[in-house]
Amino acid sequence: MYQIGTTLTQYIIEEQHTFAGARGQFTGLLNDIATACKKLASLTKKGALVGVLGTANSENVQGEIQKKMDIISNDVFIEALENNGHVAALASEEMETVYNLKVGKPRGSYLVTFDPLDGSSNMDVNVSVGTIFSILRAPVGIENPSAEDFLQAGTQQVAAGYCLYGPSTIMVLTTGRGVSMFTLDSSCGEFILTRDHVKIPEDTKEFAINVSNQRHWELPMQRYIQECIEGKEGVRGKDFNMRWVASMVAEVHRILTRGGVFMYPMDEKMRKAGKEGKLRLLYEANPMGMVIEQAGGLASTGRERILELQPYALHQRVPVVLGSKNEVQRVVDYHLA
Ligand code: P6P
Repeated sequence: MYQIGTTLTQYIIEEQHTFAGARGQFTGLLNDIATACKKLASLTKKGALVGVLGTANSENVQGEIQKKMDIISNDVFIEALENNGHVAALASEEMETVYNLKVGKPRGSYLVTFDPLDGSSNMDVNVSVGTIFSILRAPVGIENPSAEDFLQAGTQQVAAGYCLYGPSTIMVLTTGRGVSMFTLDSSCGEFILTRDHVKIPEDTKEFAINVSNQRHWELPMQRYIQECIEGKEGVRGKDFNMRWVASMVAEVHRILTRGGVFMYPMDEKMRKAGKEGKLRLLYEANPMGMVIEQAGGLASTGRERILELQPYALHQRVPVVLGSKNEVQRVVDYHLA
């Protein structure tokens, strides 16, 4: 049990004792990630003052127009992680292929997948954005891991978390022993433990989904959302509230804080476009799924546990239903009925 007020640095040092082998590297890697997030917190706060808003007139592998901050944040993350000998390779939403370290750079025991600035389009309208990261074990003795080495099920994650750049900057981390939250004290540049052993309420009256896609949803999702909207006059017997920030990090943080269910389901429009969902498995669904499960929630595709999926591609997409245990289970029951 850690004292509220402990620094992330102290927490990481204590946590490293839970990891056999490569102990110093794990500590160093989490500190490198914290360094990247501190830099991104500073940049997102300055926004237009340092000219980081707007588009970069380029597309990422997803075919999405990249924001200047997508590219800047990706570079910040690479710079923070590639020099200290804690990682063997990186994979990012913003890079089509695996990022192998330059010749001569020391290799470490871990792989990191990350979405450097999830919800970046919200930057231009000053709404919260965040970084999502997932830590996997690197293959032993491989100088330059390939994409195949990243294709590990979510249950293989060593650690996962996110950093939310909102009214305050909050780093949320799990190393497989519960979920801890650290708030950045920018006056001293330290992340301070503000919540430990976070638990998501098993029930909720709040759902998050982009309802503009409603006409494309599969019938079980149509049924579930309709029942929420019918409120206490309907079969649910209670009224629901809806939220949609269009920033997964903000949605997940709200759920960790007060419960809720977040859904980005498969739909007919995606199927016709040959897509298997909106969100990416390796650097959105898996890390968030680990955090949610470690806080007592569920993370499903609507039919299967996300963390048990065997990835087949670096940028694979999946449907996502995550949050309060009993509500996610209801959505799954409707899909499996
Ligand atoms: P839509 C942000 O682009 C993101 O990947 C998630 O953070 C967010 O939940 C979702 O897409 C928003 O999607 O279709 O509402 O813009």
